[in-house]
Amino acid sequence: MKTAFITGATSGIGKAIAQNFAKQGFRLIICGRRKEVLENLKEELAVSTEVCSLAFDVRKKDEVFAAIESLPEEFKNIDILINNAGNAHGLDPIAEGNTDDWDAMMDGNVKGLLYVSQPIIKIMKSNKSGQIINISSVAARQTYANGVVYCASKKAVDVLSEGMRIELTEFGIKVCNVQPGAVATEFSEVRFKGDVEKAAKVYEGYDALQAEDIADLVSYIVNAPERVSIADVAIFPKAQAEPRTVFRK
Ligand code: NDP
Ligand code: 8X3
Repeated sequence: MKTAFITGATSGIGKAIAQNFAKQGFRLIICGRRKEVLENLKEELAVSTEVCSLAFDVRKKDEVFAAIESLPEEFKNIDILINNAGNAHGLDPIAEGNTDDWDAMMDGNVKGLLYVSQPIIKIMKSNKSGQIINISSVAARQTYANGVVYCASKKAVDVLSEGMRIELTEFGIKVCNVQPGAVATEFSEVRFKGDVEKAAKVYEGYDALQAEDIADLVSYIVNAPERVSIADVAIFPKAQAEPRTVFRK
């Protein structure tokens, strides 16, 4: 039985990946900050598989390290790490951007990913096997006005994925970078600080990706033959040519 560690499992893409993996019988470690949501998901998934929940903020390294250290013995041998936790905060030009939003994106999307990865990479290195999937974004491929800091944070994820692949291939660890286009999740509600109407507009007038589409892709990646390393994948809604196609105002 494979053991998978999924960050940002309380909603959207991470939740869909957790549900998909549970159906396949993977042992799961689900993470997020919202304890109650996490506990409800654990109850749902426990019908199909063994589940451990860890509530922590990826930005707080002491919390991250303590949470991973606290894993029960049977969950410690992690085979798959899905670095998915992250969000965009605000949609403003640099001149007017809120610096707290910048901190949230850089600390969460970039440093948080590193804090989670380090202890798990150590486990994978000692096992001489493992697979890491980092959820980047098409925002890393095409910078767009008002989203520059988010784009920069995802560009950093691309670089971290490449760097991890370079450092970890010799230890039998596969690393994949996934760049989704517009996926209808809580993402835009977070970006627009709870403005549900504004968030819904982002997905109007076209058929946006669903979180399950990304989960299907991730399932394909983790189930590929051992000899196959899928390095980079971009996945768009049919109607989206590049990130600026999406309506965000
Ligand atoms: P959601 O807002 O639905 O989910 C975000 C998840 O990340 C939640 O589970 C949230 O959990 C968790 N999270 C956010 N910040 C933190 C933090 N500081 N510490 C711990 N967990 C955190 O959005 P998506 O599912 O869409 O986003 C998932 C990933 O996909 C993100 O990295 C995003 O950048 C990326 N992405 C999304 C796209 C989209 O169009 N939706 C497109 C391309 C990439 P909690 O609040 O409980 O902590
Ligand atoms: C989320 C997709 O295009 O809003 O990463 O930046 S986008």
